[in-house]
Amino acid sequence: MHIDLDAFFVSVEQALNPELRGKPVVVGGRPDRRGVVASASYEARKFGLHAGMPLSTAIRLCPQAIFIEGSFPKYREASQKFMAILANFSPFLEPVSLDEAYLDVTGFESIHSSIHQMAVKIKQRIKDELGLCASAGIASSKVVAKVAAELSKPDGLLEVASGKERSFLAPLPVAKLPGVGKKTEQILKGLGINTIGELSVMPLSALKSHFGASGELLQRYASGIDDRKVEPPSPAKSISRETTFGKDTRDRSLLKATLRYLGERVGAELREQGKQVRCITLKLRYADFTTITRRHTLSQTTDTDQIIFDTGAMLLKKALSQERQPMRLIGIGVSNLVEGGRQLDMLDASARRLEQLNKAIDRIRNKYGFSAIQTGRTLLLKDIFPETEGGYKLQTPSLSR
Ligand code: TTP
Ligand code: MG
Repeated sequence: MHIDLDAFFVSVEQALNPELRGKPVVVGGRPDRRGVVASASYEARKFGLHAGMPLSTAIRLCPQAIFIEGSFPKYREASQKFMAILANFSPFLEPVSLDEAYLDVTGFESIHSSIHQMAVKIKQRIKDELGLCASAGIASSKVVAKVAAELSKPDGLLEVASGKERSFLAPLPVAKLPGVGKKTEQILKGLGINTIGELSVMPLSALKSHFGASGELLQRYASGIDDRKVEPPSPAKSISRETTFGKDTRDRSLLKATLRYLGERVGAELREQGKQVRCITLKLRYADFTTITRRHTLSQTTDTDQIIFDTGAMLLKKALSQERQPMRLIGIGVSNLVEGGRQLDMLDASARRLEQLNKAIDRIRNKYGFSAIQTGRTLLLKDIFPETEGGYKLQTPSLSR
């Protein structure tokens, strides 16, 4: 079963604010600023709006649309609750993105009378508990289940019977097949291939000459053949945060404040995952785009903000002594994650105090938002980055985490 929430970011906003329901709504930012649509409500899609469209085009096509900046913490919370509901139905769960997952439901008929019935119950719980609509596809393979869910949107449920995979896919345009992006679609069109059915019977040699090894995979998918299993997520191997500065800088206090803030974001994530690390890496990009990384390995594992920052600051100091160019980007990451849960009484008193301090800060931030409590060094960032309840809005490619 593949499940994907409908117009996810927008629907979270609509669930929280009834005034937005039934209206064309866009999450992505203010239309007078640069940026693109992240999510458009189905009412807005009637006007041709879709994810990735420049906001300036969106407002031209649909001037009455309501534009919302959006905030990542809300969506993350909804996503966590969504995944928890799914996990309640089957432990064989593979989250794919914030609002999308595969569930292996093989054999679950005995519990829910049918898989179709199981999907109805899952959708109902998501609606009752989160106020969100989900669409579900049921099939014998991941690729067919995903296409079915997509096709059933919004608020859909579509089951493709075993043996009908090929005939289900055949009439659909090639762009509906996972793995076929804009470029592949153009090439296929040039070859006179418009439907998935046509793709499935194209000579393999021709496909391979255009797409290499992935040509064969494409044809297998087009025929409804997909051996991929539903895989539980592998634990993260590293955590990192970075940001580009609005203006290149060599201001040491700004560099250190930003490093401190990014280190706190990394530390918070690390503690949320219950992990510790020994390897800390600093990343710098200079004005001329030269990018360097510097790594330090600690003698003991840690998950405290102070040690992450001290190590990063030490690496930064060394790097600054070697290079005089202004800085364009700074980032910090940790790797070699190991399970946490050290005995507190094995630590010396100062390390124990740091751990307890972090625990207290995490509790406050989880309750009142990341900005509720700030360390002295990061206060000067107030003048540099816009601030939200969830923290500073950094210049990262995705919504700020
Ligand atoms: P999608 O599931 O692709 O889109 P959606 O949930 O908004 O709409 P649909 O009903 O078609 O599933 O992506 C989930 C969220 O990811 C989406 O709400 C916003 C975010 N996102 C972006 O930020 N940028 C993008 O380009 C896309 C495609 C999604
Ligand atoms: Mg979605």
